[in-house]
Amino acid sequence: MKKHLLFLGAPGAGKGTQAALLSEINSYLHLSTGELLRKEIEMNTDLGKQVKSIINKGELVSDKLVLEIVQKNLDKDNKGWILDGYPRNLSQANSLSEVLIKKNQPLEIVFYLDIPEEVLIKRLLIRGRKDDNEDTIKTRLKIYKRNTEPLIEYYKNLSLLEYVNADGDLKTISEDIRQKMA
Ligand code: B4P
Repeated sequence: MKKHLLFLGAPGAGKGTQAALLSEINSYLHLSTGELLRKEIEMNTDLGKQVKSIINKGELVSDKLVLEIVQKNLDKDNKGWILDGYPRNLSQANSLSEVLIKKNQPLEIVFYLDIPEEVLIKRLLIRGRKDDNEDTIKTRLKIYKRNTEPLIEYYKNLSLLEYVNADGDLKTISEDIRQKMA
């Protein structure tokens, strides 16, 4: 059973949803950079104040800030971990690789949640989080295509990538993921 996993996919592809399900089943650490940043905003911390407008515009928070959060959380005791929403560009992927080499915990599998754009736009508009309005979704998708999509090829070249059809019901997708990580 794989213990060190990563979820990659467009905004709304279901990374957070599937990572939460899987982490509950396996008691793995679920590390969602989006969720961690939103908590900082909720608690009105200095970091939260710095990132609030960036997130609400749908832009990416600085690589340095996100790396600090990831490192801090990966140091917690765990039986395994699932990264959700990190890395989001090549520079973050390279930093992650350095961190994991030092920890001697190499990534074992990268799930790419594949989904048509029209499905995810619908999902996000229904959810209606603060950054789920049409303008922000457009920005998030543009940034995803430019910065994050190249990671599919990056992890494919490292023979870590597993395709998951994310346009289906939660349970079917979750079962597919669990089979692939066995
Ligand atoms: P995230 O929190 O990562 O948000 P996301 O990509 O939109 O969510 P996800 O794909 O996890 O979708 P979800 O499961 O929730 O990022 C938010 C922001 O934080 C970014 O825009 C950026 O500003 C910042 N940020 C985060 N990480 C960063 C980084 N590394 N570097 C810089 N900035 C960073 O699913 C969406 C909806 O679909 C939900 O309502 C869910 O219930 C529904 N859904 C899921 N699966 C479904 C299914 N199978 N069928 C029907 N509905 C489904």
